[in-house]
Amino acid sequence: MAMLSFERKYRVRGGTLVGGDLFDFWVGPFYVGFFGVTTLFFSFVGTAMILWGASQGPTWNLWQINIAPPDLKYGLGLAPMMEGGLWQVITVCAIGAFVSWALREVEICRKLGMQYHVPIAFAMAIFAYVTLVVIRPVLLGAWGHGFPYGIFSHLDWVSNVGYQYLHFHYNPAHMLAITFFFTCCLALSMHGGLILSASNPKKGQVVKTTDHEDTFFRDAIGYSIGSLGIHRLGLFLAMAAVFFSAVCIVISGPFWTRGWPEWWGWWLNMPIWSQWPLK
Ligand code: 07D
Ligand code: 07D
Repeated sequence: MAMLSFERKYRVRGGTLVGGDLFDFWVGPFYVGFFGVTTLFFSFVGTAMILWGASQGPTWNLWQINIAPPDLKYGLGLAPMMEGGLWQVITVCAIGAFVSWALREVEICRKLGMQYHVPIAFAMAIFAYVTLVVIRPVLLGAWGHGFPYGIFSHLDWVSNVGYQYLHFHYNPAHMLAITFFFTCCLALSMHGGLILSASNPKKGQVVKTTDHEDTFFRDAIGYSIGSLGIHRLGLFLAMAAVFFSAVCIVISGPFWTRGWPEWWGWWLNMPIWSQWPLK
């Protein structure tokens, strides 16, 4: 169905979670909805707060703007505006905007009668962010453990926190997350390559079918996961990557306070090694 006539057919009332008919309309191509309004509200306030914070700081250099979380001495309390309070307000706005965006996606899915895979996938990213700025700081007892809002300052945070645990690459959940991220790239590149090679042929040649795609992989590696399966695999790999990212940071501090290389002591301490070398 052509896009325009399809849109006419599906642009009907209903499917909203909140607000009934009140915001159930479109502006140009964009669906609004109650959560479109809340997304705009939180994004606007959050961005305004970042700009205001920048205006109070030493630089307008985009790369160096930094809104730091409160000092550890404020614990889990509210901090004065210029001493981390701003970071707290921005965090509330960011979570408000991300969750609103996810719920707006849910409303669009409901209107289209689709399942919720896209908002569920986005929810995993939100979960990782919330782990970094709420769950881990709460477990450690201070908002000061959140990461600062700034393009380079947040990189410094990652590096500093990494070295606090001596060698972050020895974190087993970090290993799993990285493996899933890499596998996700491998799968997407092979899937993208396969689809382009079959469905975008040279001039004068015919478009190939799913059978061609399946046969390519059967010939190459003996198995084709299939056209639905590859999307299931992709969604799983991406969500697992972010899930284990959240795990790797939440265990650093609240559940393991020493260097990550030391964690592997359990392997060296296994009783079987005491019998080595065998006599
Ligand atoms: C391509 C989708 C589009 C999104 C984009 C991001 C902003 C922020 C803020 C001016 C893939 C838009 C950016 C709206 C502007 C101000 C104050 C997604 C795509 C283009 N990081 N990070 C970046 C965020 C964390 C890390 C770039 C956000 C954690 C490393 C960009 C968050 C850790 C590196 C950025 C977040 C971490 C980056 C490119 C939130 C662990 C880089 C991002 C909300 C996850 C890379 C200079 C990208 C870079 C980079 C944004 C969190 C590590 C500025 C919004 C604390 C190691 N991060 N990041 O393409 O070049 O994502 O940095 O959690 O090397 Mg980061
Ligand atoms: C948190 C982003 C959420 C984004 C949201 C949406 C907007 C709107 C608007 C564009 C999770 C934002 C949207 C703002 C934009 C418009 C219009 C995603 C989030 C909700 N590491 N490491 C990870 C690697 C090292 C360290 C994760 C690799 C060192 C710490 C991932 C290497 C040390 C932390 C990862 C490497 C170290 C991490 C990040 C290699 C430093 C974390 C991905 C090859 C010395 C972080 C939850 C992620 C984490 C994390 C990869 C090296 C430290 C697995 C490949 C050894 C402290 N690292 N790392 O989480 O787990 O995405 O965060 O060396 O905290 Mg690491």
